[in-house]
Amino acid sequence: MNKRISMLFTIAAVAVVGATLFGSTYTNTQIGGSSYDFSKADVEVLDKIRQMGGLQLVMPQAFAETDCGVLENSGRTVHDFQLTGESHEMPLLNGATYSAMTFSGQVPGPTLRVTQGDVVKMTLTIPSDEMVGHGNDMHASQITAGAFESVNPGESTTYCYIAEAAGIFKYHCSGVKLAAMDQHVLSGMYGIAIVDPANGYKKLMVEKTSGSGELDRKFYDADALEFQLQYNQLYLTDAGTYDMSKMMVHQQSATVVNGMQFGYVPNMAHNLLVNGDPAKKISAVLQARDGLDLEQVQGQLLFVENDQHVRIFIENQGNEPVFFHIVGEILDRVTQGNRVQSAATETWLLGGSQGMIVDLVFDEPGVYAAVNHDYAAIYSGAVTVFVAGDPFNLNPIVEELGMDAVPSYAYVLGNPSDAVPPMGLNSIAHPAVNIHGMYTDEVVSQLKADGAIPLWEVVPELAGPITDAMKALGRI
Ligand SMILES: [Cu+2]
Repeated sequence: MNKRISMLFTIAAVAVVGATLFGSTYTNTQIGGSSYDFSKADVEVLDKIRQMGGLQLVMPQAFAETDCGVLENSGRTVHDFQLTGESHEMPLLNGATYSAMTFSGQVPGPTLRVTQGDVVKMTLTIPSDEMVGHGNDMHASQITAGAFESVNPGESTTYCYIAEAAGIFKYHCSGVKLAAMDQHVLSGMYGIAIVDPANGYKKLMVEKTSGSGELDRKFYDADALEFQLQYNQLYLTDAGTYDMSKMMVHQQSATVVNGMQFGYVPNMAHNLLVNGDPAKKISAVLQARDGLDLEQVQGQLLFVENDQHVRIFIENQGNEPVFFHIVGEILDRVTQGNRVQSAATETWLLGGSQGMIVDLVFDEPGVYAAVNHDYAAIYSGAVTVFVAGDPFNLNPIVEELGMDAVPSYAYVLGNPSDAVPPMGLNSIAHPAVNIHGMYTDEVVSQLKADGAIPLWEVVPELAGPITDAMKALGRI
């Protein structure tokens, strides 16, 4: 097929598809003849598209109903997802701050969780004292890009859509009519929507070998203890403002997981529990967020039980690839959309704006580090420590304190709030949740009111009894 004929074929195919899509709304006259000679008639084609109102304005009407009034009365479950666009100074690892842009005072923004087929009613409000406008492009939607137009300070906008595809989907600020979108996203305006499959998640199958070497299959119920991890970068000037020139050459100032460098590493509370002394560090290298005075941005760990189905929702929000790997573990199942991509794999690659669901079971008690297996990312912040079971033999201390032995330390310390997604179709409730995240003080107050534990207040009260219990056991 020569080039000219190929071009004619393409235009004709577009016209046929267009006729199918627009059939109910547009006449054949509007979609034109069956083929165009592109070399001569390109101006005519563009004119026709213009007469149709432009592809961007016309096509989405053919794909999905997006009228809020209709969708709200469609009998589907409707989720009212309200966000505000706010700029705040947020803390960096070195004690300085940076100019963050946030959805609702937190980085990442609140996680939306719905079931496939539900209606999302998204409202974005920009306070009148905010310096610039913001938008929200939700990848879980299939609606006109025009809906993601920026909202001016003092104004609010709403759009509705049906979450038709299951999976994990990014949402992000679209800047001011696309201008500075990179700055807004890389300064913190991103989050995820989790769309649970209409029929729920599948059981997890893990292959095991018997003592004689024969293959066996072990099945875990679909219900799982769930976490969320979102990877991104910061590109900053020395003054803590966005540095586009660094972004253009991919030289990140920091790699962040859920908005924080080294956010999930031990701190002095863990030193106390494990070593009997808040000053005796568990890890000299990793312990960068050590100090109760850091409050919601102190280091916290993720606690799981052994032989428990764990599901992790992972999104690459950033500008660099993520080579997701858990040191000491194998990813038992990798799902993208609602399709299994791999099983029993060591590492899975996520490009920018890609997500996945990792299902796994931690078989042995121990400490496991989830990393972006890119050394620049590891050493600039992408280390997340999971602790499975009771590797430090703390249960005797727990019992000495008058409590029952625990299958994971989450029962004592809780899991960090920013790593815990909202409950979904097959979620196991976390035993407790502690307050951890790149949050404004207003968000912290709300979490406290909702029952999350401020560890920086609780740990000092427990320090004396824990020390006494360790002494009684002869540990210190
Ligand atoms: Cu923005």
